[in-house]
Amino acid sequence: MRRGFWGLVVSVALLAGVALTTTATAVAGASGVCAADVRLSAVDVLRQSVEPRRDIVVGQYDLPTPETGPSVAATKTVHVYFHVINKGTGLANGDVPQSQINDQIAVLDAAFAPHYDFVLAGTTRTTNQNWYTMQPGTTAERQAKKALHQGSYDDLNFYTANPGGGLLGWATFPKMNPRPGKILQDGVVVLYTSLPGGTAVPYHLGDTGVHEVGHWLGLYHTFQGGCANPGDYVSDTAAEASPAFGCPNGRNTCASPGDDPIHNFMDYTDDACMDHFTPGQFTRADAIFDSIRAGH
Ligand SMILES: [Ca+2]
Ligand SMILES: [Ca+2]
Ligand SMILES: [Zn+2]
Repeated sequence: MRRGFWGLVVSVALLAGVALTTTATAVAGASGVCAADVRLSAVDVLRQSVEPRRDIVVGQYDLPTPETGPSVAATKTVHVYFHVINKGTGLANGDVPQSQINDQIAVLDAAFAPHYDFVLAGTTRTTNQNWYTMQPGTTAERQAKKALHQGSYDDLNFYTANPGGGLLGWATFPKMNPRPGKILQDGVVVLYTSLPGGTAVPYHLGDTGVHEVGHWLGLYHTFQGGCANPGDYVSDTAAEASPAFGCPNGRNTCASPGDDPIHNFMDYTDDACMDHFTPGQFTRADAIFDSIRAGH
C-alpha cells in the first residue's frame, strides 16, 4: 500500500484476519496479504519523525527468499484487467479516460521491461459510491474485488478508486497455493489521480502502479527490516533504515555499503525520483512468479 499527503496513522485489517496499525515508518511485509505502504509528501516528514516506529514483518514464510533462477529469463506476458471504480461520469468522479489507462500500462511496461510485458485484456467501469472510497481490509474492498476480479493468479487485476486519507495504493502479495476466494481478492488498487498525468503531484507519473505491481510480484520495500539482514531479501539493494521521501540524493541511513536506494521503485520517494528495479529484484520476482503465480 502507498499513502501520500498526510501520512496519518492508518489501521489496516489484513486479509489474513490480523489487524495491525501502521505508521509512516511501518512495514507490513506479508505474503498473501496487503502490503501496507505509507508515502508522505515532504511536509509530512516532521510528523513521520515523531511517530513511534512500528515495523511489522509477518508471514514471509510462503515466499521463496533466495535469489535463484535463470540468469536470462524469458519475457513473461501478464494480462491486465483494469477496473475503473467511479462515483459517476467524468474524470472528477474517478472515471479515468482510456488514454490514462493506456499510459499506465506503458509505464508498467517501461518499468518492468524486458522481464514483464503487460497487455490490457479488458477494462471495466463501475459506478459505486461505497467501492469508490474503499480502503484495504474493508467489506467494500472485498465486495468490489469479488464482483470485478477476472482471470487467474497470473493475471493482474488493477483497480482505480479514491480511498481517501492520503492512501496512494495497496497490493496483495503472492501466496502459495491460494484458495479460490483468495484469488478473487488478488490485485492492486491505486488512487485514480496517481495514474500518469493525474493530479496527485508528486505521485502523478504512474509509479504508484509500478510500486504496487512490484509488491504483487513479491517485492518488499527497500527499507524492509531497516539496516538488518535480510532486509528486503534482495542483495543488490542497499539496506535503508526507513522510507525516503522527496528525492534525498546522498541519503545514507545504514552503515552497510551503499547509499540508500532512493531511486528504486520500492522506496517511497517522488515519482520523478524513482526510476528502476535492480537485477536482484527481477530475479526474486521472476522466481516467485514462476513458482507461485504461473499456471495458477
Ligand atoms: Ca537489500
Ligand atoms: Ca549505507
Ligand atoms: Zn509499498
